[in-house]
Order: sequence, then C-alpha cells, then structure tokens
Amino acid sequence: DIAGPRDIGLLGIPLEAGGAVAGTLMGPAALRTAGLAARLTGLGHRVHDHGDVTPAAVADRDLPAELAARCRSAGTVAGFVRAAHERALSILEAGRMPVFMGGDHSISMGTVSAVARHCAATGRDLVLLWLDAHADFNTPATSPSGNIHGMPVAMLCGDESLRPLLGEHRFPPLAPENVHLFGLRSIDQEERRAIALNGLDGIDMRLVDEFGVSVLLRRILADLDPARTHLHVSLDVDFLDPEVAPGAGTPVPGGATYREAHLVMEMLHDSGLVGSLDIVELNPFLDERGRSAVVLAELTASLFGRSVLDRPAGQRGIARAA
Ligand code: 4U7
Ligand code: MN
Ligand code: MN
Ligand code: MN
Repeated sequence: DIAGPRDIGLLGIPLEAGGAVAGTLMGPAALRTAGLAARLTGLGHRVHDHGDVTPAAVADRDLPAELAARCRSAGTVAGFVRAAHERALSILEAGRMPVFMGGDHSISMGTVSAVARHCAATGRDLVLLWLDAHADFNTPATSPSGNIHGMPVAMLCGDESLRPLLGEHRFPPLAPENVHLFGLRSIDQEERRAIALNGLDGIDMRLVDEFGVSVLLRRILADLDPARTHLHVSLDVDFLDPEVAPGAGTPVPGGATYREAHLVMEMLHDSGLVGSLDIVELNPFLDERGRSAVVLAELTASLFGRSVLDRPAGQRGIARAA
C-alpha cells in the first residue's frame, strides 16, 4: 500500500569537496536539526538514522592522472563516493528505503550507483528523476569548472573517465531514456550538446511555465510500469527558487516555487514508485535561519505522505491516471 508505513534509513554524506563553495558538509546536520526524522515518524513511518559515512582514504595520486588533473579534489570526492556506495547498498539490502542527506551532488555517484546495483540484483528497472536547475551532465573533458558536483549524471550514464571515482565497484549504467532532468535553467554549451546526443529527457523551466509541473510529471510517471519500476529522486536544493531556498551554493533565479515543489513531491508519493531519495547541495552556511533546511524537510515529508486532507485511494491514483 502506497499509504502504508515504511522502513526508512537516513544516511548522512557530509561532502563539500565536489563543489566550489564550502559548507555543504553541514547539510546532514542541518536536516537533522530541521526535524527530518521526527517529521517522518510523525507520519507513521519507522526511521533508522544510520549516522554519517566515514570516507575511504583515497589520494589524488590513486586516481588516473587525467581525472585528478581536470577535477578538483578528486581523491576526497572518491573517498566519499565509495563509502556512500557501500553504506547505501547495505541499507537497501536490509530492506530499508534510503534517504541520503548530502553533501554536494557528487554523492549521487555513490548512492545512485548502489541503487542501480540493487535494482539489477532484484530485477527492477531504475528510473532517475533529477530535480535540479542544472543537468550535472559534464565530464572531466567538458566541465568549465572542474567541480565534480556538475558531473554525476554523466558518471551514472556510464562515462568511463569518471568511473575510477567509484573504485572497484561495478554497476549497470543508466539508460539515458530512463533519466529525467526536471527544472533545468542552467546548462553549459558542451553539456547541452551531450544531452541531445545521448537522448536524455530534459524538462526545462520554460516547459514548466507553459504546462505546469503536474502535466509534465504525470507524463513521466504514466510511462512507468508500477510492477517493475524503482524511481530514485535526486533533489538538488537549487531546483527551488533562491527566494524559497537561499541555502544554495549555485543558485539560479527562476526556480520552482514552494507549491510547485510540494506538488511534485505529493504526486511522487501518490505514484507509489519512489524507492530512494537524495537531498543534496544544502549549504547551511549560506542559509537564512535554517529556512532552506526546513523547506527540504517539509518536502521530504510530502514525498512520504504528508497531505492537508486525507485523500481517498481513488483520488490518490490520479498522478498515474490519464
Ligand atoms: B549542481 C556547472 F559550470 N554546470 O559544471 C559546472 F555552471 O550539483 C554548475 O547541480 C554545476 O549544483 C552545478 O560547474 C552542480 C557550472
Ligand atoms: Mn545538482
Ligand atoms: Mn544544481
Ligand atoms: Mn549546487
């Protein structure tokens, strides 16, 4: 039952080396302070906090020279990505639904690769919903910044030059048609070409303005087989408009409103398809009195079933109907 209680596993991944602005390492602490666990237990779920990952020791010289030269802090990022992957896999194998608290967006190289492995082992199709102002589809060769948090989608789609960040672990790359980038409003030139070339599904803010989030999200969800699909949601704080969530190191104007973001989460809940979640890029050092952390905790509660009124089953399924 999609409305039923779930076993949720929280995991903190306090990484900031993948981005240019320090502070995202405080993300997990701020989400805990915003009452994330209590909001979920208040909805009837069981919540187990697995604490924060301890990064593996990886030095830049342990990585291919080209990778270490083009990417900032590649060794540090690799250490977190590998540890996150291992911890994520064990949470999934324990049957818990993981909520990964970043950390910058490079943590998804570890979390989503573990989900992909778990899906392959359990015969499910992984679909990725990337809620973000950015596409995060750069590679070491195309990145204008060298910041690894702009590269996780490319890595997850199988880019070979980024794979050494994960070390010996192997995972089935995502099929580009199973990747939905949602909320786009800042893409680099070569990144844009690569998105078209690889056939990723991109929903930019112009489409959101024209059709609204509900039509666009419903179109994605309607194509998914509920019996086979594991939907992973990766929520970058900069999906939201900076007025709603100022605690972002790479803010872009024109983002999702408070209500648009909540509607996305409410529809995702109703779909019953979500199997794992990243909450990333929250920078408490840039935040205003914890506002952004609270918004992210509220959005997570909506994803786990918080609603204003009780919704009869017939009205819940509407996200996948029509
Ligand atoms: B985030 C950028 F150049 N594209 O690659 C890059 F604009 O995880 C930004 O979405 C990436 O916040 C933003 O450095 C990464 C830049
Ligand atoms: Mn991102
Ligand atoms: Mn972003
Ligand atoms: Mn960012």
